Amino acid sequence: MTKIAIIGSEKSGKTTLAGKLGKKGNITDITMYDYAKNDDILTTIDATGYPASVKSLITALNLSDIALLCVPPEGLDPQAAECIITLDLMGYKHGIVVLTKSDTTYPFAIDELKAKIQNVTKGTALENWDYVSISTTSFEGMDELKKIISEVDEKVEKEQRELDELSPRILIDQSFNVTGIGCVVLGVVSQGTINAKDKMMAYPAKKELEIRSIQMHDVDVRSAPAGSRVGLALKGIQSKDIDRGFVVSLEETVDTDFNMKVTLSPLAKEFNVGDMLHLYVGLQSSPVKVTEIVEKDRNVETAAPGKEYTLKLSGTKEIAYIKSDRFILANLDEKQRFIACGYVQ
Ligand SMILES: Nc1nc2c(ncn2[C@@H]2O[C@H](COP(=O)(O)OP(=O)(O)OP(=O)(O)O)[C@@H](O)[C@H]2O)c(=O)[nH]1
Ligand SMILES: [Mg+2]
Repeated sequence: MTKIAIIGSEKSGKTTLAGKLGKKGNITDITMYDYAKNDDILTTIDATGYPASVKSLITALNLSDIALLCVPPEGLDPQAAECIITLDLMGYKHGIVVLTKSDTTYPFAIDELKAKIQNVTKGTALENWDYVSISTTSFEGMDELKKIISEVDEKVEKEQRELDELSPRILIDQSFNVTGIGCVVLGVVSQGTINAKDKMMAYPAKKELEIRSIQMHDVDVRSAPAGSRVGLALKGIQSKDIDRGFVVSLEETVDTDFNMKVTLSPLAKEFNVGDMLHLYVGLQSSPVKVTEIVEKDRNVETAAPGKEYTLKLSGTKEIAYIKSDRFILANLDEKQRFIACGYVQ
């Protein structure tokens, strides 16, 4: 099962490309495209709510394993730059830089653009990503893109098999009521393996539930390993009590306030004690106030780009997480909104 997110420059052909990779399905602030042939299952997510909503970008990336960063012949724009910073803060491992609309440019210009992007992304999470040049008009490069996607997915699959034995977690992105079945949720098994009849808990609300049945791409299965996109019929919970952002798990920490060790992006703007930021983890988000900034052992008023701090963040919304979850911080008032990543202490 391959899950990809399409992001990048404005008007770079993202939606057109998504449409070539699958059949348009559910639309919220992300649009899903599905393709299935035998065991070959591909889910493509277009972050349609972005750039208006940064959450749309993070949701698309967290529901996927491979990012396609689209850049047209005109080059990187502020939106693509923000995507690169986000991918780097998320430590996004797998992706492909897709140089789009190749029918409107020349081979030497494509080579120049590739060199330029390689230069900009040196030392970031994108450093070793593959490049491919495509056109959805002439179909040039489309087969090569699909080949690279399946090669990258082999690496993803290998990594996911190492997560199968961990405590199971499902990130929920949709919930609805189906007449005669009850509560149905859609989501991604981010780690562990889930089985029908498993008793788990919906966080952050801490509501007990049982997995009645599991579907993968409309086919009933007994169990689903890490990395699976699943539909679950749930027992013991109503669809109004579970929503996008919930985590179905055996054990999570739930909190509104956080003591977090963070690293600011070198490209972020500084922020101060008293500022409001937004934190993102999995598919959850919460506005938080910076109540303390500690540099080494010293309290300071301002956090500066490229440096490390321990922050005290105070919010009102309950967030479910485990220790290994990477949090992303954003300042929605800035032009480039993503500023830091960190882990709860
Ligand atoms: N010549 C050419 N035009 C393309 C190609 N791909 C997309 N386009 C055109 O580029 C325009 C933008 O395409 P979209 O797919 O909407 O691009 P997008 O990145 O989703 O745009 P936004 O979501 O608005 O940022 C449309 O007019 C497309 O028809 C291509 O490979 N070649
Ligand atoms: Mg679009």
